[in-house]
Amino acid sequence: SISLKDKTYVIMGVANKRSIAWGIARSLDAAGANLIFTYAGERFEKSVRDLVATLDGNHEQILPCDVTSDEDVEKCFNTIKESAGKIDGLAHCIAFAKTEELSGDFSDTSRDGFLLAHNISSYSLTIVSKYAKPLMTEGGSIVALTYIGGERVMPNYNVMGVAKASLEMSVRYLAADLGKHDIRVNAISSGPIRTLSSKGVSDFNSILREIEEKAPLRRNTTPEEVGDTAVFLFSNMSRGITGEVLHVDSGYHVL
Ligand code: 0WD
Repeated sequence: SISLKDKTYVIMGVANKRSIAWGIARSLDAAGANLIFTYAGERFEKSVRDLVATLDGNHEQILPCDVTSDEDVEKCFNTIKESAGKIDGLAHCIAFAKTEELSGDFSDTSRDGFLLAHNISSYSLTIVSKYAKPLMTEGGSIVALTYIGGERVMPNYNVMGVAKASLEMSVRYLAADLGKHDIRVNAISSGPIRTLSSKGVSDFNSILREIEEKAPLRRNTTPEEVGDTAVFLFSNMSRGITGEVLHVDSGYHVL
């Protein structure tokens, strides 16, 4: 197994124990990494602190970071710089769209809803990369989470699919930009997983059922599978990979 001992990673987007970010946290913790957590708002602070206390490692830094605020992001990474000095990577596990935009006709998407989804789910990767970059003094690896709805039309995913397409292209531009600093930028395209966010997608259960019936591996993706792939992308084993979207989806994308 891969060891990430003495490496430090920032994990953004743990909301509760079902969060994909939490699957990544458990895999990184098992690999011996030091972890720093950021959460969106006070609403999540207690649950994140309680969860982090259950990990093997002693990960003390748990910070608020609302990615819609430039000041919040700057402040958060300044705090990390003061305490940790350098970091080796970052997991971006953040997305949001209004529930009413995740069902019905795509042509009914509002301007506000469109901009909000793109602001939180896509632009955030760029601003976070900007402030994380100076902390990755020995190179680094940035991992974002995406979904096949950013490549193809999926039922009810609507504006979030358009935001994921924008996120995936941001991964490529960021990879081209940050490669000269030995910072790699990749995305994991996860199969559907039942979480707080996916609850917002109308008729999510039939999407899960379709994967079980049709995906090459005939089963749904687990947060552990995504977490273990993240460990690979954070480790030296993946040193030749950047600007890539890696599907961890039981092979559903080949259909
Ligand atoms: O089926 C799924 N669940 C899939 C999810 C399949 C493929 C990809 N993904 C993606 C999501 O689009 C997202 O990018 O995985 C990522 C994580 O999503 P999740 O684990 O499904 O959902 P959830 O547990 O609700 O986490 C989303 C996070 C929350 O955590 P925190 O603790 O940070 O609040 O995104 C957060 C949300 O609150 N978030 C924000 N974080 C910072 N600033 C903001 C914000 N303004 N808004 C939402």
